[in-house]
Amino acid sequence: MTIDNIRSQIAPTWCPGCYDFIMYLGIENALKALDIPKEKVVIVYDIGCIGNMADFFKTYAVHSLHGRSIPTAIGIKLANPELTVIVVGGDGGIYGEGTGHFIAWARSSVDISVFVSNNNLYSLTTGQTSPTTPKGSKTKSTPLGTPNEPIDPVPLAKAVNPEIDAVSVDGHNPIEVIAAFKKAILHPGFSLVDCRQICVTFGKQLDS
Ligand SMILES: Cc1ncc(C[n+]2csc(CCOP(=O)(O)OP(=O)(O)O)c2C)c(N)n1
Ligand code: SF4
Ligand SMILES: [Mg+2]
Repeated sequence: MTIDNIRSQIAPTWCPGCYDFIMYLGIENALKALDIPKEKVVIVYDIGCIGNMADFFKTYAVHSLHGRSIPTAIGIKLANPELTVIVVGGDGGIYGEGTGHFIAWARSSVDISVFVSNNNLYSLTTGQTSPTTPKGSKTKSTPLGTPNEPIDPVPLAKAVNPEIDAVSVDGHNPIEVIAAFKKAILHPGFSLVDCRQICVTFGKQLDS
């Protein structure tokens, strides 16, 4: 496998400076380093800016529904355990609309890897509050400030299953992201890589 041969002919459409580019390079580099044939890889994309990555790779893929990518991926893995199954989603889809699926997956620990662009916002829809938005932040949906405490996904998942592999990394650091993705793909069972990042278009005002 070469780096070139998993890219599609569609160039990424994210905003200039978007950190989703780092996750894109992270997946490409991790699959290349692990030398996994692309026909053995299925990537299930959630919805949102990060989910648009579905157009930019040419592995087998499903562009799933918002919050429903984890059960879709679990079904694929159970049907064919030889496949490397990866979910790519955002904080809104994985930790918000798909919370129940996220917790159920932590309990079952089916062998898939989930990579989350945690930019603390529903970004594709122009910046509404998500479950990880810092308390007090002004967003499109909370002009007076988000009233709720944010969730912390790693301890949340570990609360239901302390044995799972779950990490939160600096999503602005490509070296950290690539290393975490490689480790997660190799890990048998639940592996979450939460990539903390800023949405450079709608997130600069968030309190941190
Ligand atoms: C069930 C459902 N509700 C709402 C939407 C509208 N919608 C599309 S993208 C999106 C926000 C996605 O946020 P996130 O998952 O954090 O991804 P990001 O855009 O931040 O990368 C929403 C609410 C939808 N597509 N489906
Ligand atoms: S709106 Fe934010 S998350 Fe979406 S592409 Fe632009 S910078 Fe990236
Ligand atoms: Mg988001």
